[in-house]
Amino acid sequence: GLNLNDIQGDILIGMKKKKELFFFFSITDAATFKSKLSSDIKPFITSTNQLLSSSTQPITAVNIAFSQAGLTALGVSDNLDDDAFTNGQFANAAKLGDAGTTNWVSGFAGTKIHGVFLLASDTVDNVDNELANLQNILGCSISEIHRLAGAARPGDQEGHEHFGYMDGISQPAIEGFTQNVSDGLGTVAPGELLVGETGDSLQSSRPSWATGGSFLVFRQLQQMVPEFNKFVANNALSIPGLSQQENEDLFGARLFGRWKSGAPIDLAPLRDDVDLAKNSSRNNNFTFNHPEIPKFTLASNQTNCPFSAHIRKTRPRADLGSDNTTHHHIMRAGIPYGPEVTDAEAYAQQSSTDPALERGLAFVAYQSNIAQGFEFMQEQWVNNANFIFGKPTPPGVDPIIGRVPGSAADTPRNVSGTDPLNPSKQFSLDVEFVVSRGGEYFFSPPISALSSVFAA
Ligand code: N7H
Repeated sequence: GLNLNDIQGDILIGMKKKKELFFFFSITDAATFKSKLSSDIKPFITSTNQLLSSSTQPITAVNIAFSQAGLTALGVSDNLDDDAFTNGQFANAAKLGDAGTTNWVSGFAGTKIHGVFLLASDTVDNVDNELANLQNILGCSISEIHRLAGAARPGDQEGHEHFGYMDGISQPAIEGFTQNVSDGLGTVAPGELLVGETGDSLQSSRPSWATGGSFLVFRQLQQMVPEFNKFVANNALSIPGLSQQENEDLFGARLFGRWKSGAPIDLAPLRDDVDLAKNSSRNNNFTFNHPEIPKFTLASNQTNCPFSAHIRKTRPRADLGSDNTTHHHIMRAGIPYGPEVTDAEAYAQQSSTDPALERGLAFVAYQSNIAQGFEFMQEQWVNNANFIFGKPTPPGVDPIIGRVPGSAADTPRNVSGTDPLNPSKQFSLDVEFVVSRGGEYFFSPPISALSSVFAA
C-alpha cells in the first residue's frame, strides 16, 4: 500500500484551505539549508495522513518541492528520469504554446528558482506566521524569488474560479486509495500520480528514495475576466424557449462543459441544475456517450457537449474508449489568486493593467510523468485543433486555455461545436482569456528523503 505518512499532503487530497501561499526561493547556502531541512524544517512538512484526520491537521499545512536546479544546488545527482523536469518549464514555454515569454513573471524566466514552499491555512495571518517561522529557521540560506498568494473567492463564490465556474469536481480516483469512487469514473493506478508506485511506467528506473514523490507542475495563469464576460454576452446562443440570459449562460457553459454551478452539460444540456451539481454520485456520472438516445452517434453528436469543451479536451472519457486506459491524468490542486473584478473594470469591460489587479489561477497539477500528464494534455489535446480525432468538423482548440503554438496573442483561434443548432459552425477567438505568466516544474519528494538524500 501507499505510505501515507511519507507522501506530502497536497498530492493526493489537496490542502483545501481558504488561503494558500506559494513561496519560490533560491538556495544560497546549500550546506546550511541541508542541515536545517533535515532537522528543523522536516517536522513541519504535512503528510497525507495528517491531513486525512481533522484531529491531526496542523493550523498551517506546509509542503515543499524542488526544481531540477534545486536538486543540483543541493548535490542530489540521481536522475529522476523526467526530461521535462530536468529541462525546466522555461525551456518548454514555446512547446506549451505560450505566446513567447514576455508575459512571464521574471522570476520564472530561466532556472533561478530552486524550490517552493506551499503554505495553506484558514487565514493570511496564520500563513504569514508560518512563513516567518520557516524563514527564521533557514535564515540567509535561501532568498525569495517570487511569491503568489492564493485565496478562495468570497461568499457564495468559494470553490469557484474567477470566471465563475465551480472547480475541483472531477479528479482521478486512485486504485486502493480513493474511497467512494464516483459513479462514472474509472480508477487509475497510484503510479500515474506517484513516482515509483504500481503503474508508474518508469518504476524500475527511479531512484528508490523517490518512491511516493510526485512531479508538481506550477503555472501562474492570468484570467481576463471582464473580457471573458463580454465575449460570452456577445455570443449568446439563440435556442428557442430560452431567455436571453439563459442563452448567454448556455454559451458560457458549453465552453467549459459544466455550468457555473458545476453541473455537467452532458447531463443538463439546456439549463443549469444545482441539485445535480452538488450530488457527488451524479456530477461525474457521464461519459459523453448516450446509448439511451436512439441513433446517437458518439463520433459526430455534440448536441449535449462540444468536443472542444474544456473538460472534454482535458478528459475525453468515452471518446477514447475507456477513460482510465489513456494514462493521461493529473491531480489538480490549484487555487484562485488576485482580487475580485472592480466596478471600473466591469464597466469598461476590460481588465486593468494595474499589476495589483492581476487575477487568475495558481495552477498546480501532480503526476508521475510530466510528458504523459500536464504536457500531453496541453500539447496533444488542448492546443491541437484536430483533437478529439475523427470528428466531422475539427473541434478546434480548447476555448479557455488552448493556444496555437508559435502564434501571437491576437492570432485567431478556431473553435467549433458551441452552437447546438449548428454544430459544424466555426468561430474564431481573437482574444485570450487565459494568459500564461509562466511557472516551473518541481518534484515533491517523499518526506523521508528530506533527511536522507537531501541531507547527505
Ligand atoms: Fe481546467 N476553470 O476553473 O474555469 N477546469 N482550468 N485545466 N481542467 C476544469 O471538472 C480552468 C487548466 C483540467 O476530469 C473545470 O473539476 C481554468 C489546465 C482537467 O472531467 C473548470 C484554467 C489544465 C479538468 C476548469 C484551467 C486543466 C479540468 C471543471 C486556467 C491542464 C478535469 C471542474 C486558468 C492542461 C476534467 C471539474 C475532468 C476541469 C477551469 C486550466 C485541466 C471550471 C480557469 C492548464 C484535467
